[in-house]
Amino acid sequence: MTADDALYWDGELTATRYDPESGVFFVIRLDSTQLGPAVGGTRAAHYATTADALADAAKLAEAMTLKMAVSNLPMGGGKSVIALPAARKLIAPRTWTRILRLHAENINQLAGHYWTGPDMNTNSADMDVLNDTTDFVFGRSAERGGAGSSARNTAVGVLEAMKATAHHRSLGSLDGRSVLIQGLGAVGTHLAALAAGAGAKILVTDTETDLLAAARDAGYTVVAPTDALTTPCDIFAPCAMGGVIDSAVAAALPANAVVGAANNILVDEEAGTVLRSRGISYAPDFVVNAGGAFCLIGQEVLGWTTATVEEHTRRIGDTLAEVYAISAADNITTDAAARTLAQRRLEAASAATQSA
Ligand code: NAD
Ligand code: PPY
Repeated sequence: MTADDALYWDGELTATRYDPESGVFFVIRLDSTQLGPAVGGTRAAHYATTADALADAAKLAEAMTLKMAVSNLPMGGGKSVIALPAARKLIAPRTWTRILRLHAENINQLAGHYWTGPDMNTNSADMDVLNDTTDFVFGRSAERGGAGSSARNTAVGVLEAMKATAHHRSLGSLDGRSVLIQGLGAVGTHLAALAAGAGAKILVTDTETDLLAAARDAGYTVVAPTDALTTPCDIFAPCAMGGVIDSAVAAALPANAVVGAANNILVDEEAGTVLRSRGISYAPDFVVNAGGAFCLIGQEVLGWTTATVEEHTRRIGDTLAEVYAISAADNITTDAAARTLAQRRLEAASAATQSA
């Protein structure tokens, strides 16, 4: 991927800034504002090249447009990437505060066309810092008037998607099924507890070894990170980074289904086609992980109570059932089916807005 390739896309806007002092390259990409201001979290990570950072922001922003549309939320899609010169844990606290301030200034330049929230390596405390400089931020702490962490609600949605997938495969419930969770972070930890509560046998993996000790104590089976894609399980649940499944991985994955919280799990369309050809049910990520968006947009934009947020999140299983039905009827991958459903909902929402 060259920087040129990464810049040519059909989204609405790309904003970038380089900060020589910290060595950070900032990217904000607005994929669509058709349904409302573009929303999407801020991801901080080290990337091999700026082209990779731009490409990641584009793919993540597109996924947000799809997520909003398929979830019937009245917002567009965007995303921020803070491309760090080193891993997040190596960035000094003072530098991190400066980085967040600059990012907030960038968001202000977009004058409300883009609202951010947490994503990988950013949390509610970081949203509070952003809020010192910008108003266009979701997911601040409750003390600052925000919805706080959306991780548990995201996990609730993933669990509903797992139940719908078990039903789709005529397995009945999750009771006795093995679920391998890759990434025992904010979402993965809640998901492990919820799936265990539903009777599933939990296998977990994470690159942070100190998280695994606690997992063993909780009675989960620990798998080495390098064995995540070769360990047999009923449901593989990617809850760390995206880009986990390419066609080679899809051709060998020893699972019956893939249902996880990570954004952009599939590397490309071909990976979805290979999963389908092997009879592996793939639950499209932008349908499955919308619980976070229901929490942030529901509470902070639509004035929903936590009970209403949970009610909408539980309906993720119904949306996924529709996706499985379209996939079977049209003989297309579930990813293509979910995009079809998102497009239909986007067109219906646009038509409703125009006639109002
Ligand atoms: P997190 O940063 O809290 O957790 C990620 C975990 O993955 C960490 O514990 C990390 O050590 C681990 N990890 C990283 N690389 C790994 C690897 N190669 N193998 C195994 N483990 C690895 O993030 P989170 O908030 O739990 O989110 C998880 C995923 O879900 C992300 O892709 C995020 O974009 C997506 N997501 C999160 C939310 C939310 O509400 N938090 C909403 C929608 C989507
Ligand atoms: C995501 O769901 O991937 C996010 O980026 C979280 C989010 C959702 C809605 C508004 C802002 C951030």
